[in-house]
Amino acid sequence: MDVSRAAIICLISVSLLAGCAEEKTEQSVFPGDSNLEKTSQCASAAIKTRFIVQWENGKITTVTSENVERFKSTVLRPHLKDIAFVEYDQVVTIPTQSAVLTNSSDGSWGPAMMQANEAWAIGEKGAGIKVAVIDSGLDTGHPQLENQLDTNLGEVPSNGLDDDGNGYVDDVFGYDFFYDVGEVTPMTDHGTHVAGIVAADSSKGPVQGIAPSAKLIAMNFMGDNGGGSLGDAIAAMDYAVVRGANIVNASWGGAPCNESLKVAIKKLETNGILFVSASGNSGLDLDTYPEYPAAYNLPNQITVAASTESDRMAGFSNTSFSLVHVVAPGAGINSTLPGNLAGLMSGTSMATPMVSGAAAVVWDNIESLQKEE
Ligand SMILES: [Ca+2]
Ligand SMILES: [Ca+2]
Repeated sequence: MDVSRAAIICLISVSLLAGCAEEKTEQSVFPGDSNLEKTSQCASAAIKTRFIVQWENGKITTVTSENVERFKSTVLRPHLKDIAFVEYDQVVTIPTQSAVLTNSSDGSWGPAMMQANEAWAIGEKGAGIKVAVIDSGLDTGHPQLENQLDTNLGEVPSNGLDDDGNGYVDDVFGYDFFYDVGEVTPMTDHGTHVAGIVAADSSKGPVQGIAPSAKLIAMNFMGDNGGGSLGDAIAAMDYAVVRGANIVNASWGGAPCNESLKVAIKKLETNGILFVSASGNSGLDLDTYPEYPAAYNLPNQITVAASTESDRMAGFSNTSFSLVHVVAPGAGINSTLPGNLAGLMSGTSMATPMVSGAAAVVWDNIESLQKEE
């Protein structure tokens, strides 16, 4: 190739590259309202004062701004070259339900149905496996949970400092992403119930966790009215990576259309983390009525539907031949509740931690077998 020809090709390449860069516009990076017009659910879930920003360096952050014009002038335009994609934050729902108090082992049919005792009998109880419970917080002082928590030993509690320098202040047992504080307290009963299904210590009360040797990472992304946002859930997923979680339990859903959540789950996969998600409680087929994260069907994802004590699909459970991977006990399930209580709740939210617990047991077993080799 002569020099002039090389120069021309180079010029063409450079102009092509420049062309590519020019193609990135405010509109392409942040489709904004035009993205929401796809479905009415998208529009109703959008939080128009919060913006999930995917940066070119792979980070995802949520920016709060008084309105969309202000966001565009203070964040989007000045940082356009560093931003890959922006979408409105969305409301995420955790089903609010009232628990039926029992304070007994009534409703403990789940572990029996799953024949968990066969795994426990050979010593596989989830030892060394960390399960991040991204939920409505949990009662870290509950007698059946207090010894089951993954403890950040480098962090001094309640001194207002990030002692271990991991970017989170006072994060001993986990973190509260709604209130942005290190102490996690239960906003609703839901998170404590979910946590007990994974790992409750049966020597301290009536509830039997599926993986009693696994450790729980406590997280909240809900306000006291039971509402939360996807941006905070994504921040919690980043934190699960920082804490070295093996499994993320996501007993929530309802996001109608979203790209950032999918990117966040893929990031978990890059870090070797399993994402276990609830199919949802609308009694619908996800093939026809997809909602997320349940319907992403990503390689590191298990989506869980709920069954009843008679081993049938629960009527409330969302189903799908292609998007639901497993069905687990989820109706009338006994587990821990805030304040040293126990009781029954129902939902795919309860089936999901059955599978997170089972995955912890299997993971423990695989690690044991690898050690023997
Ligand atoms: Ca810290
Ligand atoms: Ca501290």
